[in-house]
Amino acid sequence: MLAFAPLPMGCPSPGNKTLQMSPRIYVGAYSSDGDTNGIFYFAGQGYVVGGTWANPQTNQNIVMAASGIGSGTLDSIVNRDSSDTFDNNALNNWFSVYLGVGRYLIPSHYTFRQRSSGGDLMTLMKLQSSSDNLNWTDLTTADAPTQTADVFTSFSVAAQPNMYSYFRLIRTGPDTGASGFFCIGEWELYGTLFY
Ligand SMILES: [Ca+2]
Repeated sequence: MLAFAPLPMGCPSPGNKTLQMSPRIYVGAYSSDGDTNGIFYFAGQGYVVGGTWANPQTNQNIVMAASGIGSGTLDSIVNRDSSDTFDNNALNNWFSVYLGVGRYLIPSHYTFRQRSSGGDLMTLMKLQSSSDNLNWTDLTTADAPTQTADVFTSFSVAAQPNMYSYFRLIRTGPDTGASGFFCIGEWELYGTLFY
C-alpha cells in the first residue's frame, strides 16, 4: 500500500525533536514475507516509488552496522535472497540500520529471515529504536522466529508516538547451538516513513 500526504498536524516527532519541514510520506504496509512494500526495498528504489531496485546497503541509501562481523556481509542482509551473515560471538550482539538524514520511520512490523544454510539458528531477539544511535528503546521484547533455515517470521510493533532514524535487532537468547552468534539471512522494516 502506498500513500502520499502532507504532514498532518500533530504528527509524531522524531524522538524529542520537531520536524522543521514538510516531508513526503511513504506508507510501507506489511503484506507478506518477502513482499516489496518494506522500507529497505523502498530505499533500494532510491526512495522513489517504482524506482529501479539496487541493494540499499551497497548504494548507501541505508547505512547498516553490526556489533561485529564473524562471517558474511551487511549487504547480504538486505539483498532479497538467501544468505548467511553472522555477527560476532558476544552477549547482546546486534545489527543496526540508519535511514539517513531527514528520514524517520514509525515502524509497524518487521520481518526476519533465518540464515539459509544448516546450522545454528536464532531463537530470541528484539527490535529497538534510537534518535542518536546511543540510547535505545525497546519496540518489541521477546521475538521468537521460526527455527527453520531460510524461513521468514514477521513481528508486529505496537503503536507508539515517536519516529526514529535508527533501528537495531539485538539478540536476547542463545542460538540453537547454545552459542552466542547472531545469524541472519534477511531483515525488512515496515511502517510510515517521513523522508
Ligand atoms: Ca539475504
